[in-house]
Amino acid sequence: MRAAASERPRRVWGEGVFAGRAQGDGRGRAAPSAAWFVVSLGALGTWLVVSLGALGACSEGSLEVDGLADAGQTRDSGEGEVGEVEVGAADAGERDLGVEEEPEPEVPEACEAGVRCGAECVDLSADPLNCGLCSRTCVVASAQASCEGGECAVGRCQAGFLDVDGAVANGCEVEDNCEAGAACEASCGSAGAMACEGGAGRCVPPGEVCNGVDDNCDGACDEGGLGGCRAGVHRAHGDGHLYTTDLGAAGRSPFRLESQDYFFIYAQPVPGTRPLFLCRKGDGKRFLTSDTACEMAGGVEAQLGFWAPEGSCGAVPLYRLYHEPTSNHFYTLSAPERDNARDNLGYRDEGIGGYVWRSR
Ligand SMILES: [Ca+2]
Ligand SMILES: [Ca+2]
Repeated sequence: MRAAASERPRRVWGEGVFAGRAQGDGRGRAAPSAAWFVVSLGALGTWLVVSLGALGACSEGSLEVDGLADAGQTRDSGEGEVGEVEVGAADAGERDLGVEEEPEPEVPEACEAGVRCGAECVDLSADPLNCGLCSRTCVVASAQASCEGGECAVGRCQAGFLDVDGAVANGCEVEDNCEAGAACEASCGSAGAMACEGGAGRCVPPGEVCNGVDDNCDGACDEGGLGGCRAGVHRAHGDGHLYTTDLGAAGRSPFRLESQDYFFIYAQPVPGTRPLFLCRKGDGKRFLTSDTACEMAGGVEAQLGFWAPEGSCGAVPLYRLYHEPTSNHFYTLSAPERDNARDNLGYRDEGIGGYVWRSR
């Protein structure tokens, strides 16, 4: 080290300064005297001592500049390897310079399943315990976290919690108290089932069935032409009036069909209904009643179905009138027709015979 440092100034001085003056410059100038040579050697010795003392133990390839040795910093002379930085110089081994080397980023070693994290071979794109980086563990509130594409994800919510907003930061943020399918009472009083969405529940009414009530809460009762629910009653006129579910009989002489499906009644009994009988009197005239004894005026010819004593389930009144001179019974849904029969045709208004329906 010292030999290398001392050779450079000696090479410069011997060839540049000393050799040039000993030979003269070729332009008549005198060679240096013996006294100058002695002084020069003395000065050279002094310079070498001072320089070597200051340089201390500089390594080969490094050159101290601007007194940086005292600060413990060195700068590469350009003669060493590219990128090499020498730290410490002579004083570095004697005091703590406070300079720490930054650790090199750890590059995981590749393995069959992905990369090696410690003793395990993991998939950084899907391992919630090593998601994106080794030992980067995914923790998501109220959920079993997952790792998707190297990013933490909600995975699966814990029981009783829901992820409504889809944000990973708050995990499964909604507490779910809704029990899907649980029995409940719909807004119209029917027996519904709970439907849950986003932690909120609502009672979903059932579908409409033939039962005399509004099941689906649409405001209509037994609507939609439910199969086998209501039957049409036809209106005919001939030997008096005939009301029957038998369309053939309504058009058979002596009767003429006035209105097919004039009104509807239930084919089977539902709550709030009562039987509707077609009675035939001794004179052959017919009338409608719920009395199995046909009001002591004849016998039951047929049970047509079921009507209602009150206007439930959307039923409408069926007005009953009687023409005593001809023993004729007349039923109508129309108040004006009722009034006309009463006022102009000699019928007696017997009030509302019962309630029936305008649709199947
Ligand atoms: Ca309904
Ligand atoms: Ca119903």
